[in-house]
Amino acid sequence: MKPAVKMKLFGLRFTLLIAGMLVLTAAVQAQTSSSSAAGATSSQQPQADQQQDSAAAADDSGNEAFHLPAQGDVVPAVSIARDPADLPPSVGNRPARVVHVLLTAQELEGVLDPVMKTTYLYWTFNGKVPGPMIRVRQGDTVEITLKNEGHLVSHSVDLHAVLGPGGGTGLTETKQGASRSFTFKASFPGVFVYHCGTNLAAQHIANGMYGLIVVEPPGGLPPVDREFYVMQGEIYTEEDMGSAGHQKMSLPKLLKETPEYMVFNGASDALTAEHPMHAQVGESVRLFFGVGGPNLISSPHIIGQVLNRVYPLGSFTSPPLTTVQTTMVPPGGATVMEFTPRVPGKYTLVDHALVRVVRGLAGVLEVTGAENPELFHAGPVK
Ligand SMILES: [Cu+2]
Repeated sequence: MKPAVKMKLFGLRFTLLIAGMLVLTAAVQAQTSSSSAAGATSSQQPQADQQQDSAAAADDSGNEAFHLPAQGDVVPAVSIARDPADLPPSVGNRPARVVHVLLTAQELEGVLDPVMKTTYLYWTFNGKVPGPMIRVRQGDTVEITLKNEGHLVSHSVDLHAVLGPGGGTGLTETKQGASRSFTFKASFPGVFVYHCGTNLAAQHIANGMYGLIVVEPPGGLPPVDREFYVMQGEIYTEEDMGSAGHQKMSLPKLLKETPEYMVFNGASDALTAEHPMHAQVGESVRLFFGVGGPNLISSPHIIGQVLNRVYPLGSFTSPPLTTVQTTMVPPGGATVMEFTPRVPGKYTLVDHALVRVVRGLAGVLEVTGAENPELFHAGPVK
């Protein structure tokens, strides 16, 4: 699955014709020129979990791929890949209440492809991609605080569950080192994307600033045995996919919607090598799936499964579809896929635009338990 293939680059000739592009250019320059400063800062003021991830991602061979080439500083890249099993439990059956949520914008040199020793300057919520799942109940009053721990640009958050201008972007637009809050009522149940809304939002999203907010109906979602949290994203690098070392963001490729990498939970191999999913035969599984994007529609499919229930577009107020093979999720959209594996083995989550597997879109669900020859066995009929 590792990219032996070198993709042909599009021509890089591009002229900036609109005023908005100036903002984007400045932001990219800031991202590029300050990458070592951000990396140094992350090593001086690490979060506890980042420190642990950094040690795990350190390159034993001393390969310079993990060094930022700009100044030759040795800056270990951290893992930004969120474990898909890292999500809060269902709200259950509780009354509506006030919920406080802290999101910290962090700019981190992260591992993009651990095999090729590729790194990228991610912009994140709370140091991981996707950002933390926010899980509330319909009717909750939600106070969102955005703390900008970055050193490059302003950040903000637009939550699609919000009824109000910008989804909160204007009220949370926060400069480096500052913190701002706003409050909204979670009026409708569903699975909603949140993302940084700061200009140019597509760039902030491509760099990793997206997550899901799940608003459960009164009484909570029906209990299941396992839940997972996966989001799809695109990464636009100047060099071809498969290149080693620190990769700079490519403006022209972002604008042409031609990513080099496509990833589940932030990085190549995030859900195949670093954080595969696990379940037992007969367990009910619920997969919250969102697309940060910023540009491309996903057709999620689990090879070897039929989905018992799919909640199209993340709606909890419409009845779910049943016995589905593949569904579709637009950028800035989400779904819930529920199924029960009946046969042990390895199942692969893909976007069924299958060439994207080559660009990094694959996740593994390992199912253990008793064989089920009535449903699946080798050879002729027994
Ligand atoms: Cu941002």
